[in-house]
Amino acid sequence: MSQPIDAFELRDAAAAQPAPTPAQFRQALLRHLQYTVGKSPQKASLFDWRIALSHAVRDHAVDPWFNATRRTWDEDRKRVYYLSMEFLIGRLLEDQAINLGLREVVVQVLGEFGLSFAEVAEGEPDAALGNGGLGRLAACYLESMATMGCPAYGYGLRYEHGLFRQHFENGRQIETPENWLATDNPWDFTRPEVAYPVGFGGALAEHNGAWIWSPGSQVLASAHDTPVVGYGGKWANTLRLWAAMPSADLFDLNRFNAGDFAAASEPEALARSLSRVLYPNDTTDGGKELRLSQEYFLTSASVQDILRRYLAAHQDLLKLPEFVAIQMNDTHPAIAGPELIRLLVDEHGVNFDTAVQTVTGVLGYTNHTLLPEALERWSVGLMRKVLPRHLQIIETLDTQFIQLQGSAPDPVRLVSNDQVSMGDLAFATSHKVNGVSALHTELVSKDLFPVHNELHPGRIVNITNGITPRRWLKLANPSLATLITDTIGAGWETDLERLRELEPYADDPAFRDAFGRSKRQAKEHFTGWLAQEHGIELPADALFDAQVKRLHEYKRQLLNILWTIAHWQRIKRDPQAGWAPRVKIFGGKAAPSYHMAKLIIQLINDVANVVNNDPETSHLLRVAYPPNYGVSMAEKLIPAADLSEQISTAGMEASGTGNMKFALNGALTIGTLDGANVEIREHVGAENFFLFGLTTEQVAERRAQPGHARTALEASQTLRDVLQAIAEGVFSPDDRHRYDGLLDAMWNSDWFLVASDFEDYDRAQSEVADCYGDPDRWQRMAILNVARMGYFSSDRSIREYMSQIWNVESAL
Ligand code: CBF
Repeated sequence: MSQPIDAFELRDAAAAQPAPTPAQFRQALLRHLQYTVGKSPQKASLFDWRIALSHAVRDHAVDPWFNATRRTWDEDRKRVYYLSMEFLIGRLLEDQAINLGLREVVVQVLGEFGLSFAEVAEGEPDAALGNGGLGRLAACYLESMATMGCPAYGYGLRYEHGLFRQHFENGRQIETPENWLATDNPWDFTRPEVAYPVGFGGALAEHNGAWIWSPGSQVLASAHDTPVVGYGGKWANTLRLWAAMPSADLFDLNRFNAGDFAAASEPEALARSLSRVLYPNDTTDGGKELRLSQEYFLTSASVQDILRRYLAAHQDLLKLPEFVAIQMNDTHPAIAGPELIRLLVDEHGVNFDTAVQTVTGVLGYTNHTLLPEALERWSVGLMRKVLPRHLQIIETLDTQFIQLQGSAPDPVRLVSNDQVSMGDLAFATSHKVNGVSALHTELVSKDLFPVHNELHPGRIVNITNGITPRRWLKLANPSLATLITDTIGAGWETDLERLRELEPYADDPAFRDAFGRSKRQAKEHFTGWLAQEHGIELPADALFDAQVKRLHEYKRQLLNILWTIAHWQRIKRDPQAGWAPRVKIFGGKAAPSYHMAKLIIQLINDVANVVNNDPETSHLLRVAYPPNYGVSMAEKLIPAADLSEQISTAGMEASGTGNMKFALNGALTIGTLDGANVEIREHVGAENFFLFGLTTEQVAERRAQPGHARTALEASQTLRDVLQAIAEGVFSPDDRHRYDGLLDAMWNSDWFLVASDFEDYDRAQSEVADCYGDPDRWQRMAILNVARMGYFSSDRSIREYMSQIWNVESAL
């Protein structure tokens, strides 16, 4: 007989497990090694130790997790549900150990077995369930919500294969499947009992004025939970990832018995494909149906789970907004509006207009991009095929939206040109819509949603992105974190504005030295890893100039590599001119179908090949492009950087968060007035930031000038020399036409204004060089960057979401 839950003896939050002594932790570790992994210390491999250690650490997450869950129920608290197709989590072991206050004890106990924590942790595969900034933001926000005591769930998909692995062959990007679940995922709590059917396709029928949807096929969404512990272990939330499972009737036993094994398993395989792979978000064609189905799968399972939890404690569905806040991370889960309306209307008998009002009170939508190709639009035909009832609801919402616009001659539509605009749909079904930096939000209001904005003044709010200082400073940069704690004491981890206390030390030579030493340590850590992992040797005393992010033309890795060529040509012309040694570091993946981005990768590698092997210059300039950039590489690379390249075409990067991670770790930024760069510059001080480039308004004007590319090129001898060298095959002697397409775009279109911004970028780069030649000045600027980055903590962002959008209070 099952026991009532209250009969279990649960510790309460105040009495969360005390920190274990080394002896206790050793005991727990050995117990897991023996009874969970089935190995003795003598026979255990690093893998075995990692799994045992993860379980020993995870045990400490369970009490705060249970307590937080129980308190939320007992106190009938409002919960936040963060729906995201991406969670770029990276590794969890060290992160959890830090948040649970276990890092020191782990280091000590592993040391007793002759093991280092770093070595054990290095074996953990990155959970790469995301493409880039949007997914990493979701992971930072989950951690911050737990730290702030905000009762929350993250909902995502448990992709079997996360973001593809990248390697280079002859400089070209090659993609292979990623396999993070191939061995064991010790963080997973499998919940086979939590499974929801998700329907697709089928037919609609009207019965007594109500619509009945009979899906043509069904897939089960089965839950896997990971506890997400906040810093200090006071609160923990749940990341619930859905895995697609075939419903029992999908396996055709008769066909199997008749020997048709493949056909018998096909429907099953199709069902599983819903959580098989993460889609690279830049891909524009192919697999559209699968992608839409994945989005619906995530959304429907999550919404069913949310309603089930709500109805376990409440009856009145109209009170949903008092207890439930759902945040849609971009448009990917934007089908949440129609899905919730469908459930309220079709399954709970709520009147349509009331359902719309209720749903709008619950939903919030974060816009992360203005790029038209990333603002999802689904064809009406596809929508009708996959989600016929939802299409019908969207069409009704569209009619209502047109009516709201009165006599507007050309009203904005949710459905137009045979396409459903998911951005407009998300806006229309949310009570708040937020941009992710001040500039971005302004552009969202002015350029993307001007009509919505006029109809619903105040619905758009800005919440500038943030990053968690636990992962991006304490974990990633132990030497700097220790220096900070030694200087201003602990507490900055949860109150990042306290870094301001470092400001006076910018003028203290002893502190500047210590700061320089900590940067040196981070560089050595990174170069040591790079040499061991990738066989790339770099001089740690050079200026580390880094651009790491997804490959995209608007991010302008091209501008960076073209300048690198110009720099190389100058060194060759005058090798004795006192150049500061520089290492240009690139990292990032291109979407597999994005031809131009892949060509830029190849160019970077081709340039690296020539420059690194040039005996005249290789002591002054190196280009490094370690493959397969991801969260755990970022954790090593970012602390080592001196210069952070944030050089997107103004108006195109919604926010950026890499820019924040670099500045927090004492790298100076060379950047445009784009995304959060604008606010970073305001915070750290214009004099501590290398600004260049056209502004958003100037970008629009320049683009409107016919022949602007040619005009800009004609004005820059330096850039023409660079393009000439590429055209002559200096970097591609085996194929001098390799870059013809790229050169043609440079001369004739240059949509991303690489040529227009080149000269000013060059000027800013010489300022960088001058400044780096004055170490005291550089160090001072770097310290001030660290000291003034407190605003960019994701705790601040989450606090703003809680008060401005979710209307939810901290439980702590
Ligand atoms: O808001 C988080 C990030 O999202 C993106 O990565 C995205 O995928 N839309 C943007 O490109 C970033 O600017 C932004 O920081």
